[in-house]
Formats: sequence, structure tokens, C-alpha cells
Amino acid sequence: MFETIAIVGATGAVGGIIRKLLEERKFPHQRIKFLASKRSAGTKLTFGGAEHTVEELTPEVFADIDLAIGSTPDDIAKEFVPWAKQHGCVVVDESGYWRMDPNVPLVVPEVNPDAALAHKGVIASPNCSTTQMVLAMKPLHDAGRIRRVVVSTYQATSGAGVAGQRDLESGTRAALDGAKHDYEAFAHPIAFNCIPQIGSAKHMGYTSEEMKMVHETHKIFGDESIRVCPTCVRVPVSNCHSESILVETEHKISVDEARALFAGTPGVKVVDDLGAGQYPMPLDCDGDDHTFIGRIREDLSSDHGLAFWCVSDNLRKGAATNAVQIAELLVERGATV
Ligand code: 11C
Repeated sequence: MFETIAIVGATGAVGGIIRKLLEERKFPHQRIKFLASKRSAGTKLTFGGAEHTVEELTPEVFADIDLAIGSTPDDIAKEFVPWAKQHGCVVVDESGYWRMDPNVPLVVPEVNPDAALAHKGVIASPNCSTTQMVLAMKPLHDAGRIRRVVVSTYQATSGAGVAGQRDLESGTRAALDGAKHDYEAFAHPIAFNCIPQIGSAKHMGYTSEEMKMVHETHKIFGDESIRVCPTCVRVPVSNCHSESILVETEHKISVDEARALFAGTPGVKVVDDLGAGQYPMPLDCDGDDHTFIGRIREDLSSDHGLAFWCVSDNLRKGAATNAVQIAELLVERGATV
């Protein structure tokens, strides 16, 4: 068990969900601390029926913390993780900063749990769009070895933080009223629009968000031969990322086999009856920890291809839930130091 645990970024949207999950899932601990920037220090939060005061994130605060779950911007994670390590505090980090560090395992507990056990003090949780895709890929890769993935994402505004969600609501209201709206999180209007750019221009015409999907997938499966072609698009949906995924496997997997494989995968729920109009949609998956899969069908353009639709709550399984599951895995397997 970790005696003293902490949430770093406790006042943020994902930090709030982590707090709720630790409470709901009765994460074992004796003391808990809530850490945030100087600006948010002093904020009162309730946990386990008691009121707690948010403390400022400083190097010294880690002296008596055994496990920290962090959800902060990359620059903050860059700074605080070494502070925590110096004090022997294990960190599960939700930011993008440490993910590709060779000394930091990148973990989705249903996909590569063993990687977490070899940690050197820090375990990273992947980008939300990667997490749901690798979870869906896992049973197909085990059964037929995936050679290639073509993925198009339909990403919710909550991925861009609270400002992204504010932009969707106030931008939509302004558009309906014929008024001007100054967008905070997006370079283009998100109301009644789709923006085919998430992150910055990074590599050969791909964005940073798209390249995260490529590199993180390789690291999680430990297999750089899987070819991944992503297109990441911001859509006017408040929460839950959707993905249209096409995988090509070495050994053919039929639609019925794929449906059975998905159904037997922990963390996955199949909703797949086109005739009855049943398939996963963001509004139905919001607030759920599962990753939902539907529209499973054969690829009409190749012999060994399968196409499907995948929806997951990007703030939960895409962020908070995955981080808490990593912490639970460390406790279950005794990898607490
Ligand atoms: C988005 N996926 O939807 C991003 C947010 O690397 O953790 C999360 C970025 C990250 O905009």
C-alpha cells in the first residue's frame, strides 16, 4: 500500500475525476493531499466526507508522499516529477512530457500491465486518443498480429480543457445569435465546424497529436513495425472521443471472431446492431469507464482488414481512469517502490 497519496493538479477537470475515482474505488491509503499551483492553493475540496485544503505544489511537499497521480500541463510535469522522485515518491503521470522517455513505462493496464511493474519511479499514461485505440487493437493484435492501422478521430472539445468546452457552448450560442465569439482554445470556430488540426505541425504533414498516436502505439505494443496512419479532427462534441479505425492483420479475423474478441476484452463493451440503430455515440458513453466498439465490418478494400467505430470518455478512460487503474495495478502487484 502507498500510505500517503496525492493528486497533483487537483483542481483541474481531470484532477476532479481522479479524486472521485479514488473515493468511489476505495483506493487504499492512510492520508491524501491535494496539490495545485500557487493560484489554486487554499481551495477547499471534499474527499471521504472531510474537507481538505489544496496545498501549493513545491519540491518540499513530496517529502512525505508515497504516490502522486499527476494531471498537469507538460511544463509542470517536467518540473514536479524530478521533485517527487528525489523524495522516493512514485508518480503516475497523465501529461505528455515523460511518455516517450525510455526509462518511463507507458501503460494501459488492460494492454501492457507488466511494463508498469518495471517502473523506475514514474509511469506515464498515454494520450486519450491512443488509449482507446490500443485497447481496441489489443485482442486483434494478440489473435492476428496487426500490420497496419488507419484511424480518423472525432475528438471532443473537452480534450482541449475547460476552455475548449466553454468555446463549444459560448461559440454555438454566439453563432445562433449571429454574434461574434473570440475563441480561447481553438484557432478556428468549433461551433458548426470540424477542425482537422489538433496540436502543432510535427512531421511530414502530420500534427503532434497524430504523431503521439504513432509513437505511443509503438511503445505500448513494443512493436515499431505496426504502421499507423492517423488523422485527428476536433468536432463540436462536448465530451468523448470517437474513432473510425481500420486494422489490417497478418492472419484474417472474421467479423464474428472480432466481435467475440472485443466482447471478451476487459474494459471494452460491444454495441453493434446497425439494423436496430445500435452503435456507440459520445452522448451515451459520457461518464462511463468502458471503451465502446460498434459498426464492426469487413474491409471492402483489403483481404485481411477490419473496420470498426470506437468511442471512449476521454476524461475518464482517456485520462483519469487509466491513471487510477495504473496506481491500482501497482498496489495489487506490490510494485509500490
Ligand atoms: C486533445 N488528446 O484531445 C488531446 C488532449 O497529450 O495528453 C490530451 C493531450 C495529451 O486535445
